[in-house]
Amino acid sequence: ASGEQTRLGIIGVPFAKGQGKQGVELAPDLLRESNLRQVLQSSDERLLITDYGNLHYAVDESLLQQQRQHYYHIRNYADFMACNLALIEQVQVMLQQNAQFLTIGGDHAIGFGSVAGHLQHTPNLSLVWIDAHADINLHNTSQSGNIHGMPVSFLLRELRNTWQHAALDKVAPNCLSKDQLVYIGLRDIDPYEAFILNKFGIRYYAMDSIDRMGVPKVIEMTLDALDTQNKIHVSFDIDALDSNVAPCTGTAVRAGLTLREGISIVEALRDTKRVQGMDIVEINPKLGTPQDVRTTVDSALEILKSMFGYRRSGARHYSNLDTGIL
Ligand code: 4U7
Ligand code: MN
Ligand code: MN
Ligand code: MN
Repeated sequence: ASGEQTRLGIIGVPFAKGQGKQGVELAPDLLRESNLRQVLQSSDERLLITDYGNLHYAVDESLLQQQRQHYYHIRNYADFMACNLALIEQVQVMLQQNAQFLTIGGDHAIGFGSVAGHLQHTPNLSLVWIDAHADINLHNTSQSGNIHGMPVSFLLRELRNTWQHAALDKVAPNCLSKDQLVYIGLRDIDPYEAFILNKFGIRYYAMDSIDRMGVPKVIEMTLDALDTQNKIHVSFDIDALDSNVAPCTGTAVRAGLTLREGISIVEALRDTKRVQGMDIVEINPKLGTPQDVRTTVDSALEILKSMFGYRRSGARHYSNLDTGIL
């Protein structure tokens, strides 16, 4: 079965400056210590996994200058941009060497670089953003100043001009069009975010839609909306899940997706065979008890497993099981 291996590249991005709480930077190594690689490997034996370790970046003077002149009112712009510039390059390298990649955060500020890097490799891309939050604040609408609540605004063609001093045409020339974005799981949308979503007619299935229609219908509508020719990027914020299954996260919001709903969404996306990149972000092992950490990591592993091969139905690829036992 060696001819049909599919390569998966993994990068850890221990970035915590998109928000105020220490601890999210520990998630990549924690997932590794929790046997991420073995869990994925046993969910699909055809996976050929390469772990690229953790991303490093350096902040240069020109970014500090941009921060001082234009973006001093939000937190850590220079670090945000430096980290994402490095990630944009890293994602392209991974896609040259692998069929798929996984980015492990870190906070959700790295969603910008992960998707932007993906877009540089694959300009025709669709994005499914699974989150309690819309993460579409602008530098001048954010109530918190935390950039993990802004990454989507850097990606959309329609909002790029709001970051006119960020040189986005140079750092990430390819952008996403608003009709190739779908949100699932929202339940904490800021007033300006709601204004932006509605003004541009961006598709989102908030928790009330899931209550009314259920996951299968939401998935059907999501896939109907996205161009079937496109590859898909799935950005999964662990806070999309209910806090009883994902307690360790910095901006928890109650009444979220059940683990079954989360798995179900991810399985359906995986079944399109078009998912080429995924992020898992916002796991913070410094919040909560050791048992809470266990619970959160286990949920993350279930989600990742379902994305990269595991099927609850038992459906799987067989290579050399049929050795005459029956
Ligand atoms: B996350 C928030 F105000 N909208 O901008 C903000 F509610 O990546 C939260 O989804 C952002 O966890 C949450 O600070 C960002 C807030
Ligand atoms: Mn998020
Ligand atoms: Mn969130
Ligand atoms: Mn969060």
